[in-house]
Amino acid sequence: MKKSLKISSSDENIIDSTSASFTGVSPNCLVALKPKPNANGSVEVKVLLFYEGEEEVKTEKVFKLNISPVNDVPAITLVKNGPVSEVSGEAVFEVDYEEVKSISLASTDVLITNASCQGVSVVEVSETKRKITLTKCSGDSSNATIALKEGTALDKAVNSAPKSAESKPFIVDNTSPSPSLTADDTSNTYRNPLTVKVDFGEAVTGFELSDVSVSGGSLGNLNDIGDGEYTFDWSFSGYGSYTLDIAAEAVTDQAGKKSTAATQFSMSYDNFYYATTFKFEYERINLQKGAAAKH
Ligand SMILES: [Ca+2]
Ligand SMILES: [Ca+2]
Repeated sequence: MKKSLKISSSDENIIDSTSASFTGVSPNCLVALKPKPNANGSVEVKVLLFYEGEEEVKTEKVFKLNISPVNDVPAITLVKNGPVSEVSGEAVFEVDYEEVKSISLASTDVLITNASCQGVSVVEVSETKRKITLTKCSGDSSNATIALKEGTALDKAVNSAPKSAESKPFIVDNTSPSPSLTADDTSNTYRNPLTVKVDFGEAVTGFELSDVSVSGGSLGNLNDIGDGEYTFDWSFSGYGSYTLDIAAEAVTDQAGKKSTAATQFSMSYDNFYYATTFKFEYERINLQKGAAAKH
């Protein structure tokens, strides 16, 4: 007679008796059971053997099972990656829980690596989403991250959420932009105009020629190269010594820090060297002419 298998479950909410699958060839058979999503607890499963077409159970085997499914880890997404500092900026994270029944995420559950932030807030976005905002962060780092402690949520089967994975990194910037001034010549120049380069060392906003004070001459042709680098032309009104200054707080970086003052840049404009060279050549020609006339 052909044999047939079935199962019966003591708790259909944990293991549904129709979920069993049977593989293999008599006399060996594998029974695979699949718990319902988020189900947990103890369940008794009976595997029943029949002869096909008959109601009578020929033999049965009872298995006691403890089901403990694991929660999905919350997905943490960094929405904005603008630099955050002690004075301004926000690092914003969206936390997305899956298959969750209740969330108890608090600011003390947020673990911060490579930074220290005074402002940590957790706001409810929806039943399964929370928003974390970090402000007033000290230190300097391009790879600060957050993670969430274990136990910030319960799923539908009252399993506790595990510790989350690390978030994407965010930038902490507490260094002021610091301008340095350079040109093709360091102290003396015959160029007029002379192209001057200013480098703030990082991307900034708010730089204008009016931020530069000159002791003489005029400025023009401001050119933004990017990443906090600019060039401009310095035209001299006559021979002499000139200075350039950039005062503090001329520009602001992406974290809201104001720039420091530049070291004063001095330049002497003259063409004395070229004038004496020309004069020497002129006198040599005259001397040669005089010598020839003697003979
Ligand atoms: Ca900075
Ligand atoms: Ca400015």
